[in-house]
Formats: sequence, C-alpha cells, structure tokens
Amino acid sequence: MSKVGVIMGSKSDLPVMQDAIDILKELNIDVEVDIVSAHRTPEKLFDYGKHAHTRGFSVIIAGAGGAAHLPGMIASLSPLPVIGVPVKSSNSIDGWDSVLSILQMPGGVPVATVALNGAKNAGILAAQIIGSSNSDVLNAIIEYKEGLKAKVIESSKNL
Ligand code: RP5
Repeated sequence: MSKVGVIMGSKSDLPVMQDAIDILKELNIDVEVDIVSAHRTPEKLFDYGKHAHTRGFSVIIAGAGGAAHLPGMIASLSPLPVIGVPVKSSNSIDGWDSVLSILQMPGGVPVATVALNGAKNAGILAAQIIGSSNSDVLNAIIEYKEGLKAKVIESSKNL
C-alpha cells in the first residue's frame, strides 16, 4: 500500500498540516508524519530526502513558513513528487514569503505548491497522484467528489 509522508518545518505548523493528515486518513491512505527542519535539522532533511523513496513513500507533502526551504530542498533530493504547503506562521510577514519561497522553484526541480495554508488540497492531490495507479484510492476520490457535489446541491436548497 502506498504511503504519504507529511513533514513540516516545526511543530507550530501542525495545526495547518493536520488538514492534510485528516483528509488522507479519511481516504484510507497511510500517512507518516514527522518534523524535519531545513534550517535546524539539515542532516535529517538530507537523510529524509535521500531515502524516502526506499521507505515506501509515494508522495511527500512538505509544509513550512517564512523562509520556507523545506519543500524545495526535499524536492532537490528526492525522486518522489513533492507537494508544498506554504504556512502563514509566526515568522511569516504576510504569507507571501512562504508562498514565494515554495513556489518559485528553478527549472528541473518542481514543487506542486498549493494555496497558503492549503494543506487539505495537498492531501487530496497526494491521493489523486496515488489514485492514478490504485483503483481503491481512485474510487475513494470519486466518492469524495460526489460528496462535494451533494453538499453544494443540498446547501442551495436551504437558501
Ligand atoms: C519555519 O519557521 C517553520 O516551518 C515554521 O513555519 C516557522 C516557525 O517555526 P517555529 O519558530 O514556530 O518553530 O521553519
């Protein structure tokens, strides 16, 4: 079974990153969560990025704020797809610093960047990547999207 690695630069990112963990669990996808700081634990970052693909992960979701180097550095080290979550953290000026640090990657080293604090979409995107070669996960995504549609139709009845 495919596994998603959810990592973040600090425990202070967890309230945002929890949305990715929750939706992945809802979609019955194995998740392994860790704190990996690009600046405070660079050796751990290197080890994680170098070995994630040998540890059963299919996708990595990496969230960080401010000078958010974690997603890009993991992408530079790993052959796996990396989804970046810009976090509006205590050291972030207005969120743009987090967004641009993760978004503006050089050619050859992509990070699929979601919206500011958009961890839920990161989880869904990771599931969709896995679902492209796993029919159980694909069906879970189809069901999830049907649920979204049903909620909108239901809400429009109560106006
Ligand atoms: C970043 O610095 C982390 O990803 C976090 O968003 C931010 C603040 O970290 P703490 O000072 O709260 O540990 O590296």
